[in-house]
Amino acid sequence: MNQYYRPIPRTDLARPKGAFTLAGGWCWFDQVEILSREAAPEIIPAQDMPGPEREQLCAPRSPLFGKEWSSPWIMGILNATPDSFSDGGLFLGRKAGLSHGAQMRDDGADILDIGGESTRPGAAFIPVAEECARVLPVITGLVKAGVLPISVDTRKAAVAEAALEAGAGLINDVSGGLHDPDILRVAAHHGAPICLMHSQGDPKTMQLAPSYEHVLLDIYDDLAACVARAEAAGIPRSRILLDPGIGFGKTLEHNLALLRRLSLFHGLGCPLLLGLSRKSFIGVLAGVEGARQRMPGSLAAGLAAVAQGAQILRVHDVAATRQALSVMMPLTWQSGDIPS
Ligand code: HH2
Repeated sequence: MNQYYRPIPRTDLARPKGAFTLAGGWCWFDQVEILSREAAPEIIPAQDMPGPEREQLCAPRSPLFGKEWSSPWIMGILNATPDSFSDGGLFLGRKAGLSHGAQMRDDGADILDIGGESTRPGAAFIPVAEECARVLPVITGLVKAGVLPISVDTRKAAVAEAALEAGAGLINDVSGGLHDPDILRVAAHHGAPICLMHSQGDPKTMQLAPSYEHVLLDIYDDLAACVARAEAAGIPRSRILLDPGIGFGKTLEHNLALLRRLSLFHGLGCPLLLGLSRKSFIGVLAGVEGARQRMPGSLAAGLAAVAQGAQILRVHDVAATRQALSVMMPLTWQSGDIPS
């Protein structure tokens, strides 16, 4: 029977002796939940789980752009697209992109994610040349101005390569390296970190009838396979970030199952990135039709993910997210007692 160990993350100041630090970050755990396809979940003391798996949960993750993971990062979304689901057309073009990028830096982003192709459900594929024409002028301008580390949100090796040559430092691939496997060679060749996201199917069809045998364990295994392919292509695990892909081939129940037990994915030994911002599950849960009205729900989901140890939140509303984290993080054990 294949067993999976989910640390039960806590942030409480009253941290018992012998508790383990999760991924060198702001959560600790002294219990783990054993999950399997055959049996009901079971909770055991963390010291009773196998040592190598526990070490993988605890090991501090490798720094990214020279920064340690002592607090969560905010990845500001910059959609250089006419048709993104919540901000299509608002930041299309070099001038609009540069000014939005600078604004997100001022608002407290740690990294900017520039995308030129919408991957919302039903979105059509666009050619490499068009995607490059959208993202490259913005990347070049932001790099020249030294705004922040830049990530390129693309599934295509040629776009990723051009973006890295223009100064981007991270590839964010929503297909987990499956759409255009050459993207793994590009990342390896440039020594660039890459975020591998889980998606069931491509954007055109992914929301038609997503289905899993065991949503958590299927996605865990799929991400493990993505990591194995990336390692085989020459990318060390220390340069891989992982994302379970909220809303990408997932129903509301699938999204909730992933968020409730998100800490499972720390077992893969990579920093976790979460894209929750303004997504439709928030609209459904909160009864809010307009995507731009979903900021409060996005904050709640983001803080819940951080409480499970997620290291990067990919968000549209940077200032609000920064404010929320500025209040949440001093309340965790890691900051010690709050002065009265
Ligand atoms: N979600 C979107 C795009 N890229 N990347 C990662 N790693 N994780 C995500 O959840 C994710 C992502 C979709 O959001 P957005 O970019 O705002 O919309 P669109 O695809 O319509 O441009």
